[in-house]
Amino acid sequence: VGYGLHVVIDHGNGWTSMNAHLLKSFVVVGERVDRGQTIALLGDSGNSSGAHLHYEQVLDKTVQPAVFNGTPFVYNTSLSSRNCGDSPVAGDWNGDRSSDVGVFRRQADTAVFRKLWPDGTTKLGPFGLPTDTPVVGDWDGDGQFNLGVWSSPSATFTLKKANGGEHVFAFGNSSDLPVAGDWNGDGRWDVGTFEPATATFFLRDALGNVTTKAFGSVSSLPIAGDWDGDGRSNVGVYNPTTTTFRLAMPDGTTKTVVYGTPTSLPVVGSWSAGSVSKLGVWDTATGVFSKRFSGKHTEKVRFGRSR
Ligand SMILES: [Ca+2]
Ligand SMILES: [Ca+2]
Ligand SMILES: [Ca+2]
Ligand SMILES: [Ca+2]
Repeated sequence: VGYGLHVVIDHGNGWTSMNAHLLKSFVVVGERVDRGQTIALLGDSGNSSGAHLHYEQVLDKTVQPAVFNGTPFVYNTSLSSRNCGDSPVAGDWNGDRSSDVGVFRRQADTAVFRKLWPDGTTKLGPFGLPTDTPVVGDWDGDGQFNLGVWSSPSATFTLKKANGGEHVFAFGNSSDLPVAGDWNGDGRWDVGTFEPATATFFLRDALGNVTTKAFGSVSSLPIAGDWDGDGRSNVGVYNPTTTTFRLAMPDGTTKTVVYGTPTSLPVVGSWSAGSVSKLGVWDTATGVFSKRFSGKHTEKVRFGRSR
């Protein structure tokens, strides 16, 4: 009762942190969360005397002093965290049918996509907010990927149009995670959400029709790709703890691929020009993308800021 609505995060190695007196939580027990993810709204629940955040970090059940950027926190002073690291993305930025990589970088008040072009240059795409989750796809079907973000608090997608405009619409719930793919194979990418509590994908086509598919578990990270090359994207999940991809094949079977490290996040792309999607990971500890062409062939490229 004292802490009201609270979220405890298990950071591994005996470390946990608690965020208490929350107004609303966007996560469920067992869900895997990442840096930069909006997990809750600050509030005044429980034994609280006004809206504030009760933050605690604990090592082996003993509360530890909070330190931000090497500076011990002092009550009634202000410190900004700088640990919202890059999030990996992959898409065909230049339209040569081969996917490129990039990162979504959260800054103090803004966010920017940093896109690695095939010639080695980095192109910047300022878009979204630091509280957003990146989602990229070829929304207009011209062969070049476009930017987009998902806002958890408002459960809305904001997709950037090639002409500079934005397509904003509500979809899913605040506790969902976003995915993108061409579900109906018309060449224009669509979006969807994964609901961890029920391990269910909700895939939305351009007309607003929704297809549901139960796949994965509460701790799954959702992915999508065209695993069989028929032009329609399929869903899948990644579990960093076991470094295991599980892909939902169109014939109803599940394909399992072990790849990556426990500090990896999944990325999916057509690394060699073609319609079949390939797997990949970005290692948060090293900032290295590993693009898996086959079981025997991986290409590595370092890009983005390691954490
Ligand atoms: Ca490309
Ligand atoms: Ca496009
Ligand atoms: Ca489509
Ligand atoms: Ca397919």
